[in-house]
Amino acid sequence: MENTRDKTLGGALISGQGPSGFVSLVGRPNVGKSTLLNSILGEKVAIVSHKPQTTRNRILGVYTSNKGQIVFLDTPGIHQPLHKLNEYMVDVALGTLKEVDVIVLLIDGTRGITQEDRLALDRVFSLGRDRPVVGVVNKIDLLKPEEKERRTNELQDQGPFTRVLALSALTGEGVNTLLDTLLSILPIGPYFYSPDTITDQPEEFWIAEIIREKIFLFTRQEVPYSTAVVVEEIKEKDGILVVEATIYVERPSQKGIVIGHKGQMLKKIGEAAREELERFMGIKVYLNLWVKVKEKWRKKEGALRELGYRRPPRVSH
Ligand SMILES: Nc1nc2c(ncn2[C@@H]2O[C@H](COP(=O)(O)OP(=O)(O)OP(=O)(O)O)[C@@H](O)[C@H]2O)c(=O)[nH]1
Ligand SMILES: [Mg+2]
Repeated sequence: MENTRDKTLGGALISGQGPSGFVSLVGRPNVGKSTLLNSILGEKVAIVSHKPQTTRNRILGVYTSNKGQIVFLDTPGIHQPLHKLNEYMVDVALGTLKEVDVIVLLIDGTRGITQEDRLALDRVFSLGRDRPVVGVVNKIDLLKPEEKERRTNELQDQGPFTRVLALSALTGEGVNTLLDTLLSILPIGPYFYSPDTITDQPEEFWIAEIIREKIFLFTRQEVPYSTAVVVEEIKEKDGILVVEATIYVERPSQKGIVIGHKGQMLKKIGEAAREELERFMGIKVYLNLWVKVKEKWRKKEGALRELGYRRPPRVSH
């Protein structure tokens, strides 16, 4: 994975021609957008959790096969924002609607069409007007065949979709049909990225995300939402990757929760993140975690930027 992660995306590396273009994965929080991206790429590029609003940034993932190249943009879930951070997240998601060739809108088949799905549908069919929209009913591994059909028909009725399909991002069932559908819609042209590129994320960002995922898994209520992670330094020393990272929270009480009784929580977060980093990167990792308070950072523009929540540049097109 690390071989491709750092690849520069200069024109010189690009070779190949066929169906190619940009596809945005959108929908309300928790429908399985990031799970689908990872399933398509066969790599953990985006973090996933059972809690809504896990993804906060646009995550680029490149799928290349002998049939073509699809540049996916995984996005934060579309919701009614309450904080500046949430405004940023929704902005990022909506921003992709105007820069892609095809929009894939997901719903969770176990839940039917919720109020938040309606918000996402409304934004997609207004802002993404004139672009093909493929509807996806996800999580069919949890559905009976008749429920799958009912959900697919319900989604079909919500707007002028180019096509609606049902799949399971978790088991992979139906994912190839989605890929074939997208390849049949995308224009023919040169590839945008080298065929061995999977993502453009800097290593620091990906490591910070893995740590944040563990915080989402192990902490509750406001704590995961009030947390940001910044990787300050990565050094390789005697075959060990030494990572210095800071976990930012909004209040001293949250700092206490993240550290936990006798440091137990921080240890649990650190161990889970370290194990995963070692597994994916194939190198021994020493993870040094610090916890700091940055008062109300989710509400402050400057603090958001400091913590890495800046508008991504437009994808080249
Ligand atoms: N059973 C089942 N669970 C799934 C499937 N796809 C995703 N999930 C679960 O749904 C939850 C949310 O998945 P994510 O991929 O984080 O969802 P998301 O849409 O990226 O969520 P946000 O980043 O919060 O917008 C996780 O617990 C996943 O394991 C699926 O096909 N089947
Ligand atoms: Mg996500």
